[in-house]
Amino acid sequence: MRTQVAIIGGGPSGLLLSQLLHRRGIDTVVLERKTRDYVLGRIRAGILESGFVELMREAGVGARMDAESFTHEGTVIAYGDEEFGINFREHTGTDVVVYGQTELTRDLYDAREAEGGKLVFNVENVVINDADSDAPFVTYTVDGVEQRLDCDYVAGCDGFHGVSRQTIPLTVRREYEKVYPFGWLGILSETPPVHDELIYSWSERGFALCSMRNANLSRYYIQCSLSDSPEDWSDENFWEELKRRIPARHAEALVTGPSIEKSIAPLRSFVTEPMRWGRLFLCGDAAHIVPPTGAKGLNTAASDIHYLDHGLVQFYEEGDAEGIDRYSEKALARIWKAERFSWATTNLLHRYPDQSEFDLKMQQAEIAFLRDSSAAQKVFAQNYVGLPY
Ligand code: FAS
Ligand code: PHB
Repeated sequence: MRTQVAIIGGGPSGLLLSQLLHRRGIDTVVLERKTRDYVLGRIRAGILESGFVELMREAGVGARMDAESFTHEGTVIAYGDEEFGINFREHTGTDVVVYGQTELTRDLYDAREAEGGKLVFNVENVVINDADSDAPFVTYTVDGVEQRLDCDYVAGCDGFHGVSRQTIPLTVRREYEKVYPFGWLGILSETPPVHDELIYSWSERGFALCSMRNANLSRYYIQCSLSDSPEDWSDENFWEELKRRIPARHAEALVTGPSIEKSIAPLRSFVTEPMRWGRLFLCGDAAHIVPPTGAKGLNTAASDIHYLDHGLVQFYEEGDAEGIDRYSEKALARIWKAERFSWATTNLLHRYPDQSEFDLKMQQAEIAFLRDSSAAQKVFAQNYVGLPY
């Protein structure tokens, strides 16, 4: 089989790239390790920057998002029993959209399948061959049968645990990593959200986040120990701990219910450079990871796809390789700023095991400065709604 762009990974990065390229007549094949239902079963991100929203519309898959999503003009920062709002629209003139990753991935799958997209599921033993030549090809097996896919380019959209990043020799790639000494225990419950905006809460006992997916589907997180497992937390214990970490007025209003999903995500900052090697491009989690505090993971995947889509279209339509030659440089420039914001908000709002009294005072002074300074809130808002592509 032959295609113009082989895409490894059928998550949001791979699907969005496939759909955008298809709209410009560029042929792709998406190779996914799991099944569509398995991919859709993963509960992940919930906040979309305006850049992502525009990309979904450009890809022709924005209709359900536009009909069903929430628009949030701001967010709440809580500390102890106090809280203050940061108004994104006032500071930046724009908002964020609340629409679950599961739903946008579903929309992308539906569009690819409706438009005859070539999606191969349950692939195994994926190997990217001759990426540093002019004739790369991908080998893989399906049902034990060896397959070969010849292509012009390979987009590695296979996430943090995929094979694409490992294809780049250690003599070429440089990795930067910070692992945080805590995780996030998240639950999904069919209950009305506790507030009409998100609540990011610092408390003596640890961080908590009150989020949502729709008017009757809420997403909550509490900072937890890396030694915890979801089984250690009954729903009742989760709700009681969440109530201790948010202001009393919200704790009293909280509607609890059975969890329909419960999982723990470790927190990590990670970047690999460069994001291109020969004819292989890395996109999304295959190249970088952020702690979810700044809601940047999925949104940095989107800006990667924006840059790569534009570069490949420029190449195929104009024969100009400038966009793909500058892909890694442009993507990394925006990624590092998102890494900084995610690292800073994680440090601002989480309790560290080895935190000194002085560290605690610094954290409280930082929150107080954010509360009192319009300039600080403008900086927070600019980063949260998404820096320009
Ligand atoms: P993904 O990991 O989503 O997709 C990669 C795909 O490649 C997967 O479908 C995988 O099955 C497939 N694959 C892997 N290896 C392969 C191989 N060898 N061959 C073929 N296919 C292969 N971001 C936020 O903004 N907010 C959040 O709250 C948030 N929560 C998260 C919770 C968890 C547990 C995780 C892991 C991530 C979370 N993220 C969050 C980040 C997340 O949303 C990612 O940024 C987003 O999934 C990135 O999309 P992709 O780059 O497509 O990678
Ligand atoms: C979510 O709704 O899953 C979510 C929202 C904001 C974040 C992280 C996760 O910063």
